[in-house]
Amino acid sequence: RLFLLIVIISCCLSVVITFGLLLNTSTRSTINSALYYFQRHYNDIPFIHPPPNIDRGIVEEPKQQMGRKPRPNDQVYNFDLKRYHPKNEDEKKREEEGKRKNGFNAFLSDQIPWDRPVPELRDKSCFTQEYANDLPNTSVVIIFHNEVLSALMRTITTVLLRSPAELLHEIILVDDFSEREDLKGKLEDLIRPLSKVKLLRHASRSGLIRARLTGARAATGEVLIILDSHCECYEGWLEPLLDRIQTDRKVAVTPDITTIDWESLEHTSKPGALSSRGSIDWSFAFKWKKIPGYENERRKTEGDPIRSPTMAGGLFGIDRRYFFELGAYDEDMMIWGAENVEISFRLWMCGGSLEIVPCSKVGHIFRGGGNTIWTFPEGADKTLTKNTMRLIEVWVDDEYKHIYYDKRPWAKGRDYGDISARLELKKKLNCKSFKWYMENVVPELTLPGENVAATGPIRNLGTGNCIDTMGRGEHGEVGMYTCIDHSMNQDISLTDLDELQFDSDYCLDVSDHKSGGKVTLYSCHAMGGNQRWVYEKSTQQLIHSISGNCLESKDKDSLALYPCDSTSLFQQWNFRAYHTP
Ligand code: LR7
Ligand code: MN
Repeated sequence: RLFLLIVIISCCLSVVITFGLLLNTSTRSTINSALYYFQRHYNDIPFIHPPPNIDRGIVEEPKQQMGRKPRPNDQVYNFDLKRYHPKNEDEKKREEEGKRKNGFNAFLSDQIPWDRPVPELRDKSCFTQEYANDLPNTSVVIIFHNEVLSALMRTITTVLLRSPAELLHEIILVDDFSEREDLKGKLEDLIRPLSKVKLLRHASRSGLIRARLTGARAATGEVLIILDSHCECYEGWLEPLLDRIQTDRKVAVTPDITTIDWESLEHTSKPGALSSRGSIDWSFAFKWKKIPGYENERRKTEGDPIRSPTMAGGLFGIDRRYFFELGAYDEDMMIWGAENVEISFRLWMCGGSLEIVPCSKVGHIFRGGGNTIWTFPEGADKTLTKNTMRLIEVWVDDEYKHIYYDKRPWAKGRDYGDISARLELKKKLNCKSFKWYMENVVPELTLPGENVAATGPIRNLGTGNCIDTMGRGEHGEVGMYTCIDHSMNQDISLTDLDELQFDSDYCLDVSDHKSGGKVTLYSCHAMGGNQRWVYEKSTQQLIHSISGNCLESKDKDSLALYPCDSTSLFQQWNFRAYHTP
């Protein structure tokens, strides 16, 4: 009997001990078994680290006493992407096909590990900050439509791996009615063991605005973070975002969105000062523009948040309750576009604000090659115009609306649906005017036609083509292209300072004063020099005054400076409109 008793007692004890141990390591083992599960079921799932090393950040860490201090990743970044390149002709063909079908290198995406290391891009001032222990937790909403499965899994994996477990409440995936087969069963298998990951599916195509709303309505975390489905979170991405929202619940935040090249899938951003923030162009679309001097003066270090007039749209965080108080999204905006500027205007005009948090880095694949994974069921123009008109009719004062319609006369009178609910919201929230936004949030923005002597397109009389920025940004070479009315790339004005200015940011600049000197885009400095152009009305020549040469287009594609010759048609230029006598 005694023996039996001892056996029973020791059995109980061992059960208790095992249970205790299990509890202790439960988080860790859930994660590890999830990863083993991946590897058992899909031998080809690429992971870099063997599972025991990869659970960093997911494991419940003992509550810190002192606050969270970000640590720089001091390992040398030597991830060798070439290892994953196509190895033979057949793979090369698949790579090209993948690019064509997806707008980025899906072949490479399928090869490289979901948890590949990323470079350390944070400024050193990021490591002098300390975050509270009681940061709010977050629901991360990732929406997708026909996304490349491996890119989606990389987004999920890097959120899981690089977020402290107690701050990551859940990940909500919203499938906006994808057709791809592997986004059905295979995706479900892959996420099944991940207890924090939930999947919702739309029964019909609704677009990214409604997909985000679906995710946001299902979310229960304190902070809502929205991500595109082709992102990679960097180490320490989450805490700086939550910290800002904890300090001020009415500030919406975006990480510093770094570029993952669509062809090479390299992280191409370099560590260093951020130079751009969100603004708008005069079709009221989102546009990166140089951070104005007054904003940089306000900031003390590179790590300090940058107040941003608009957001790109795909990656941002906001207090979940505040998101709904503020009116979430305009649900009648379809598929894609304008919702990013709409929520930005609303934030600023209705008592909130918007910031880029430089210490938080998230990579995003900017699609290239002119291909998208998805289509606009009603056509791009119809959808984009309708969304933009809803933005303008609600948020832009009457005295500014014409700016949009002047550039897009065909939009006038088009149906944009019922906006009464949004106007009511604007009233209820007691929102300020667009004029206030212009004066207080983007004072650097000049209105089209302001301080301008003549506006483009600028046509060459010899070839009939127009000066065109070819979609290039700063330091890009300016070229010539068929004249297109209302083309952003040809919207070049002659200012009262004798600059040829493109979109109030960049000026046509020639630093090579010899014959044949090329024209490039350069930040406008308002100091003349290489940017001073004198338009000689009588001969219609554009004279680059510092070199004394004239702008010439020798054939339909080329643009350069040559010795002035008033008899050459190829040196004669015509503006669309002249504003001063
Ligand atoms: O019908 C759709 N349903 C969807 O769920 C169309 C798209 N989507 C998903 C899609 O799978 C992706 O996850 O929505 C997300 C955004 O679509 P992308 O990645 O094709 O768009 P994008 O990155 O070119 O678009 C930018 O502008 C959009 C304007 O409506 C959105 O705000 C995007 O989120 C935004 N992306 C970013 O801000 C990332 C940074 C880019 C910059 C600048
Ligand atoms: Mn995107």
